[in-house]
Amino acid sequence: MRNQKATMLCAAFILCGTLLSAQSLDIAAYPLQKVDLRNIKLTDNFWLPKIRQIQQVTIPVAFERCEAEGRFENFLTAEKVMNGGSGKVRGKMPFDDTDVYKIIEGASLTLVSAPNAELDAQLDKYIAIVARGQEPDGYLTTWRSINPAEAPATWVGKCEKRWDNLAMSHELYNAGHLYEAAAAHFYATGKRNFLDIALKNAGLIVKVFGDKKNYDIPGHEIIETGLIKLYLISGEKAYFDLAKKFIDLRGSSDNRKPRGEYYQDHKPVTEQDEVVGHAVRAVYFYAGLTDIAAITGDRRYADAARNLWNNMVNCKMYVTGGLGATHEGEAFGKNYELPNLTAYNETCAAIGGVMWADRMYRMFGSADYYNILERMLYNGILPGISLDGTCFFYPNPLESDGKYKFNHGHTTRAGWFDCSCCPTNLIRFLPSLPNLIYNTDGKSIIVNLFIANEAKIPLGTNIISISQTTNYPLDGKVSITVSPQQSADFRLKIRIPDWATNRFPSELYTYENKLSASVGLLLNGKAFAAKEHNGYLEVERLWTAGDKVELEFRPEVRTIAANPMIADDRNKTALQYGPLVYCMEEIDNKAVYDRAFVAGKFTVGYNRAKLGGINEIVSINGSQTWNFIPYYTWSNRGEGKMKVWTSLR
Ligand code: FUB
Ligand code: ZN
Repeated sequence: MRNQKATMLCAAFILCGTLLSAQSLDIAAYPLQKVDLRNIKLTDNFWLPKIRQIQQVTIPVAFERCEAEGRFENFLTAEKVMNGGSGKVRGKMPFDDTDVYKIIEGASLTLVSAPNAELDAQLDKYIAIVARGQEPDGYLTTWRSINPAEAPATWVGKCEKRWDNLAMSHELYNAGHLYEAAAAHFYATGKRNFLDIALKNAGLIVKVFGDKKNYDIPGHEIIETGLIKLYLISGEKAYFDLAKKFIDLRGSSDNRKPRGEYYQDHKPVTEQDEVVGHAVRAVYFYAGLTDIAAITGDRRYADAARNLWNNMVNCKMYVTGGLGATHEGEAFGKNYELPNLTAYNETCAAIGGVMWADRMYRMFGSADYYNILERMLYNGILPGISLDGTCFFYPNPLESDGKYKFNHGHTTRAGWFDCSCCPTNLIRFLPSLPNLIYNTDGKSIIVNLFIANEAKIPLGTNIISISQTTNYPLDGKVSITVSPQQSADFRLKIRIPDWATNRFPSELYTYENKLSASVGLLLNGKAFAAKEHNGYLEVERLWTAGDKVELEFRPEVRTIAANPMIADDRNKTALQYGPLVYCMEEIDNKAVYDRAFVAGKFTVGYNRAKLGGINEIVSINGSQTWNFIPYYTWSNRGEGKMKVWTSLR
């Protein structure tokens, strides 16, 4: 029934020839809906400059790297080989094609908030190059088209026949990123050029893997959510069926040999209750599972998603929201295995964590999904990119001794990697951020992130204009002006961030010091006692144009203690101010860095000149002081030591 609804909706768009220009990529079956990115204009002092920087600095640099390392050339060489010529694969990964797709995806999304005809035309040029590397039947993985006998990395192994080494070949991972990117490009520009490449490829993949006798599954997930996006755009149910088949086959030993935990292929999905294996694979898989749960309405999928989520948040998540404890296998560790110096915390895993958290929220509606999402956003994803937008972290440890080359051969940030999945994932994710600010359930508008913007939100037949102003995360003041087209009765729900309460949204950590201030709220300038429900402040009334809600979440320095089961954090404390987790960097604390930190009095001061403008925490104990900076800003001043968890004795 739900499938039918989506199918009919999409078919209608295609029939009337508007080709989804007004359609978002949302799954209507989720109880909570997103607000179309195209209806949200950022005005934010914190995020807007970062998204502009992605378009103006990071994307050109990344395209240059792709040019220099032969990513585009591979598409042209594939074409040459198809036409009887010869050539060599350039690059080192079997998924180098996806860097190109992911940059196009992010660039397309930046066009929504910052139209740029030159970039738009450049994307068309690049898309035309991608098209040239596609085989006539739709197949697209350039290294295999060029020379199937010689994968770019020895660990890939033999792939002479298409699809015969899915565990390592990344053929379906390449397809998945192609679909995600093409859907975003279509959504942002209304153009079909990239989408047509993706649909041609998906036609082939459906033919091969939709076959009842084919029981193989992708070696690296992402195609599941990608296929679902193509399904939403085209109404072609075969795409949805294949995504579901890939989810259902994982862990099943009917007619196949499961590949094991690394691939989340150890038990049938509905029996999985512990997050395991390669962390990026895992969270992409769980995001796909949650989409399938929403579309089918089958509780077994939803229950599995919830069990997995609870295990991740309560047993395997760093205080930064980082995911994946071990370099070995880039993987989740055992429950409570959360070392700091050797933490892996791949930037891509935090991005996948947010993709999943957003879906869990839309399915279950609890504010805690957003509390975790916010933690991942500011402390798991944002540290991945340098303040100038040109250097990146692949792993994100919570401690550095200044010597261990945790960042794939580097002790500090690097401009690019042989495997550059994280830089290009940041490029694709950050411009999509406005899409996470609001949700609706038809009767309420829900403010989940505090980012200044102007939005137009449809509610029934009404359109509600919302203008949000804030300096978050530097302070907790938020002002929301509500102007419905026609006066209307509805509920405005505003998430109370966990840092403005005494409850940490994970059993792994607790806020030790109790908050002294409470949240203040004014409605049209007068104090208003909003109802608090399930982590939200709720204001329900007849709204008329210009109604204004002002609130103030008052940040204080929070001291955080870890569950004693986490060996590495025993007798240590972490600091948080607002949504930002803090760290101590050697450069600011030369004389005292290695001495135990004794929490005394804290002062917080805004330092405009430091690290792009930060609130610096200074802890004062007697004559001794320790300085802390937001974790996302560390390693922007060269190599050196850093720690999030500081010793108490
Ligand atoms: O395998 C593709 C990507 O490369 C993974 O998602 C990352 O963890 C990196 O290994
Ligand atoms: Zn990555």
